[in-house]
Amino acid sequence: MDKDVNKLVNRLEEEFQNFKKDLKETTNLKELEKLKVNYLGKKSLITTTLKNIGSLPNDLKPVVGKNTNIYRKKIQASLDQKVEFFESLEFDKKLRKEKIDLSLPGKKPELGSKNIITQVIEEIEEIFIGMGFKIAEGPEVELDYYNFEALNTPEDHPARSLHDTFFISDDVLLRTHTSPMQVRYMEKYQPPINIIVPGKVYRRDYDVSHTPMFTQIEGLVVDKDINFKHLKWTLETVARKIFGRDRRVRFRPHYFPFTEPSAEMDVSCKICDGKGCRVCSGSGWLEILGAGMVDPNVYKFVGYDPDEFTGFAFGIGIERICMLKYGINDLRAFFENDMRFIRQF
Ligand code: 2NL
Repeated sequence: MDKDVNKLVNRLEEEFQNFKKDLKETTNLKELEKLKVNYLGKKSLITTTLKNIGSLPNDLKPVVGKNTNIYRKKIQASLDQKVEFFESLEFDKKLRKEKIDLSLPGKKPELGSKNIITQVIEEIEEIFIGMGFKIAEGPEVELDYYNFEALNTPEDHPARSLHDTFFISDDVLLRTHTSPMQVRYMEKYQPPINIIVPGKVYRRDYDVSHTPMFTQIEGLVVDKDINFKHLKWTLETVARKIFGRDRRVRFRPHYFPFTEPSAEMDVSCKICDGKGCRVCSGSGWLEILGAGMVDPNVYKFVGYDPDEFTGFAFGIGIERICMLKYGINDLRAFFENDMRFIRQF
């Protein structure tokens, strides 16, 4: 009987020595898991011995149980220790990988600025607000009626072809100017009116000096006894505020379907002070806007009495103003978001 117990203890000791040898050779948690199955799993010596205890004679049960459990605990404790060791090893590895070197120079986020077009719009808005104008804004998708018809530009009018319109359907389009909003405004309010309408407009044009989307500020003044002198003074004053007090302006006769008479306004070239240079193509002048006295036909569409009210309107192309103000010669620069360009403003 004692011999049997001795034999078992020797077997257990042998098993433990094998376990210790195997344990030494494990290099990670996965191998450790395999080891646990081999030495403590269902088919292991320890587990089968404990399982079969019931079939032993009664007086052997406690000794066998005690000895086997001693070895079970020894193996389990060694395994636990090694698990802890591997876990801390892996944690160290992870920490080393995630380490942040605080002495390294940081990455600076690229700071942009307001688009130069927006900056110029806001500057011009401030000038007009200072002169008593209100700002009105409206839809970019418009009805043909507001974009052309009510602006004295019927379907067969030759000026329509100049606009190269993006049509969405027969009577819906992308506005080619911000004037339609001024028509809407006149439908809704009675004179006196003095508004500016900034916004994006669209025309089917794409080359070095045209983009399919560009930006406009239009203005409208309607009241009793408004005449061309009001137009001239207003636009001269605004031009000098934008380009500088010493700039001269001139008006040239022009044609627009919605104004009569119509004019284009030039400012004297800043580079050559009117003597003529490359920037102004030798003329000494730079064209900056179109304007005119509102055609009486337009009033009929909005229900104003043309005998009671007169007014003037104007349209300013913002990209052009930007190019002249900052000496930019490529329109595409405004829309490409090149940081080297944006940082200059
Ligand atoms: C240009 C010319 C212009 C207008 C726009 C206008 C609006 C109404 C009635 C009459 Cl509601 N006219 N707008 C008038 C003259 C010129 O723009 O060259 N813009 C860049």
